[in-house]
This record gives sequence, C-alpha cells and structure tokens, in this order.
Amino acid sequence: MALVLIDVALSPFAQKVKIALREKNIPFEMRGTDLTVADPVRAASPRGEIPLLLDGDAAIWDSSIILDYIEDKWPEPALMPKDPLGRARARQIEELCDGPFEAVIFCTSEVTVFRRASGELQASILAEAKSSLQQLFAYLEQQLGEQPYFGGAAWGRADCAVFPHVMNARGQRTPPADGSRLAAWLARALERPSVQQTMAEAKAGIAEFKAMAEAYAGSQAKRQYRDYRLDWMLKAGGASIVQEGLAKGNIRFGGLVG
Ligand SMILES: N[C@@H](CCC(=O)N[C@@H](CS)C(=O)NCC(=O)O)C(=O)O
Repeated sequence: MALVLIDVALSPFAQKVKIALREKNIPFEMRGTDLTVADPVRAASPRGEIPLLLDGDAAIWDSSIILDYIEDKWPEPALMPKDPLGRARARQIEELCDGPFEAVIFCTSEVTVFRRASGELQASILAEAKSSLQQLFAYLEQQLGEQPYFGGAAWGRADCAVFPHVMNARGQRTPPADGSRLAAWLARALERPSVQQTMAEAKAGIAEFKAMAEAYAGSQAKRQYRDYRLDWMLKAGGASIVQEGLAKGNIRFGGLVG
C-alpha cells in the first residue's frame, strides 16, 4: 500500500519530509488539507498538525518523528550520519531550525501576510526578525564550516531540515549574505531534484496560502502560537498582537487540540 503524506505545500515541516522521502527514493502520495477548517484527516495528530504520514493503518505525526520512522524502515540510502556525534549534530541543527528559526519566519508572516501589525509595531518586529535571522545564519554558517553539506560530503538529514527555513527567510527578503558559505550551500541545495520538485509544489501552493491568510484575518480559524513562536513574538514586542488574536479568537496555543 502506498504511503500517504498529509501536507500543505508551503509548510516547511512537510517540505522537510518530502525532500527526505525523495532523497530516499520512497514513493508516496500527497493529500492536501485546509488548515483553516477542522478537517477530519488531521484527527490522527493530537496537535491537529501536518505533516502526517499514513503507512497502512498507522499515522505518524511530527516531521522529526516521521524522518526517524522512514530512516528506521528504509535505512538505505541513509540520511542520518552513522557516528553518534554526527547524529547528535544533525538533531541539534534540526531542532534549532524547526524551533527558533521557524518561529521568526512564522511571526514575520503574522505581521505581513497575515496583517496582524502595521506601522511602527510592524517595523520594529521586522527589524528584530532580521537580527534574529542574522544570528541563526551565523550559527548555521559555523556548523557548515568548509563542508559542502551539513552532514559532511553528502546531503543528509540536517540539510533536509535547514533548507525550507533558509528558503523561507530568502522569500521574506532576508537571504544568506552573497558570497557566504550558507549562500553557496543554498545554491547547491537548489540543484537537487528532490528540492526542485518540492519547491515547484510550494510555488503552486502560494495562492492557497494567501487564501488561508484571508480566512484567518476574517477570524474563521486559529493560528497556532506555540512554544518558540509565542516566545519570539513576546520577545519581539508583540504581546498586543497575541492579546488581540485571543480577543478575536483567531489564535490558539500549542498542546492537544480539544
Ligand atoms: N513540530 C511539528 C510542527 C508541524 C506544524 O507546525 N505544522 C503546521 C503547518 S506548518 C500545522 O499543521 N499547524 C496547525 C495549525 O495551523 O492549526 C512538526 O515538526 O511536524
């Protein structure tokens, strides 16, 4: 039976999984979902999130757990390094990208595409975002060192995890500096068929994303302000944004969906 991935084309977490599945040559089908409505297809995730991987009767949620699952079930070609330190490093980079990095991208979208702030508040949050991204880029640049990929000579797990977020930062007009090692890594990533296919799908999903933003602006659905996203929004001075979203009912927190 074919694997089914429940995804949204612009989700960096779904993109990470699709790139990994494609790098491992694992066939799968994609099934979209509308995050602005309570789609029963997401019920298998206690957090109401995508990506969700359906393998027969089993549903696996959380992109990092999905990557562990596919690596365990289809070990070759391996995306995880074999040595313990290499594995720890890949997991650290993934944690940093899916947590603090994604939070900056998410909050930037909140005050631009999702129109939760304007004027001075928007400008100061965007300035804070640029500074957070520079810090994240510096860390990634240092992790990359002189190697072509985050795991060394070959594309691996950490590369799958970093790519969607660096690409989103570029989409939000903060690309890695010209001439930097991270910019060269991004150019190498963009040559890979797994990445190209995933990005073509993302491009086709832009209209869907904009429609989603309209639905949230109209208070019909809740954006998930969880852990790092909430931390960063508060740190960047956006407490009033959170309060307003709660008053309008178009923000939810993390944890289990009720
Ligand atoms: N830690 C999760 C995060 C997944 C996540 O945040 N997915 C978002 C889409 S990018 C989602 O499904 N959000 C649910 C919502 O907006 O209600 C993972 O790695 O899979």
